[in-house]
Amino acid sequence: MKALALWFVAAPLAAQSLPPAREPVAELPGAGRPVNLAATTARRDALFSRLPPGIVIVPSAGSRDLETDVLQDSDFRQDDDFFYLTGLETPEAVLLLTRPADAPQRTVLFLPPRDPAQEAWTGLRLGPGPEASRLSGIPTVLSTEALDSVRAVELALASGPIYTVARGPASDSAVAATWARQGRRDLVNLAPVLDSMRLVKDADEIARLRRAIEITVEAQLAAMRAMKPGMKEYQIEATVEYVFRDRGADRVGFPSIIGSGPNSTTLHYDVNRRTIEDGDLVVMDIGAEYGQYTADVTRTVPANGRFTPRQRAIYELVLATQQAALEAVKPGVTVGELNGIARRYLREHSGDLCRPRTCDAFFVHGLSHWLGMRVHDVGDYRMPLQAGMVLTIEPGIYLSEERLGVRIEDDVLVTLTGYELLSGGAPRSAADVEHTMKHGATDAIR
Ligand SMILES: [Mn+2]
Repeated sequence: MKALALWFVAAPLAAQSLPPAREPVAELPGAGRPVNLAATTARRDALFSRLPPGIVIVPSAGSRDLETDVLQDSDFRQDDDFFYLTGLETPEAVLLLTRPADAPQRTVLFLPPRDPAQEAWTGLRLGPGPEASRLSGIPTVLSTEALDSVRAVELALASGPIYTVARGPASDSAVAATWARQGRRDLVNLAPVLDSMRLVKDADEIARLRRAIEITVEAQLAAMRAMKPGMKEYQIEATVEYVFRDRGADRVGFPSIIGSGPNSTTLHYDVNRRTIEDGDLVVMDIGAEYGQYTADVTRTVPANGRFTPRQRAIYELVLATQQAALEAVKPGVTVGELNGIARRYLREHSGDLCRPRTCDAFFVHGLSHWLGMRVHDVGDYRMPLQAGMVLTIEPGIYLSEERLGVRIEDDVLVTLTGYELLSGGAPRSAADVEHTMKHGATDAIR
């Protein structure tokens, strides 16, 4: 009620001070956030420069159908490759890049024609025309109804194969398959080239990742402050995801993992229904998605705010292992080498903790994965690190007989000389975790 009353008071004032109405198209929900025109143009140019002559077809994601699709997991989410090359969140679109052998390259965006009857259901959509050109930075934006006639022209003008993305067994694009068949061209998978480009993030991508990670760090802090024995795991999940949406995250990058006690040793546990008990450790592996990019940050905390000596000893070994791997991050090193460094550190510093074995026997997953538009992002793991790559460093020890699992995961940007810890705002040391839980206990979510 209070908010409503304030709105009544503020509305006339706000109306007077509003800037001149923007062009209506800027308000189109289908257009999504503003496109970074310099970044998307540079990506398309880089793709052109890496390809021999041919025709590239990249489709967007399709609309989702309330009657036939399983919608509970997510709303519409753009195809990552299409988003990478256009920055657009509009469905049912096609990007065409033609690189003839001896003529200038051409870029055409195809959008479904506007359909007022449909828009009563879906809201306004971005349609073909000059507004779409201005928003996308692509000079030629045609209706998808023109695809067939453009196909005839392009196939006559440009030689070479049809390039498109195939991430499953078949091509992701029916349009591309039709063009290849009609033109008797080979269909060549664009994924390896796109993957190697997507592996090294540009400034726009790093800014999006920073925001996603910043939001996720806030959620970790809120979860630590809220945590107490007797809560359900889903209540911590709710705290986390409240912060995500409240800070403008679009969705979760993956299902939130809140694993307490025995569930702390299940790597991808996301049922989140158990009652958190006094004496439990709780693994919180969470990531907000912002502007198509996701974070992935894990913290492990004692439910009652104090690690037992045994929990602390295991925790500190995992943390020291993570630190050893972090300090080795720099251009030229491979993920395989980092993994080896972490395993060797765990083995050599186990002492009696995991007797009769060494603790590396209980580190049952890989140390790192690439991070980007996908939480396990695309890219070849044999590639030596270079500046602009973003990866996780996440050692863990899982002792299921003791119902004791610890994972600490941070997101790292490779720099020219080493690394930048992007998620360091979430407490890492046992002392900092305990301090945050103790002194933040009465704080409401900010
Ligand atoms: Mn991860």
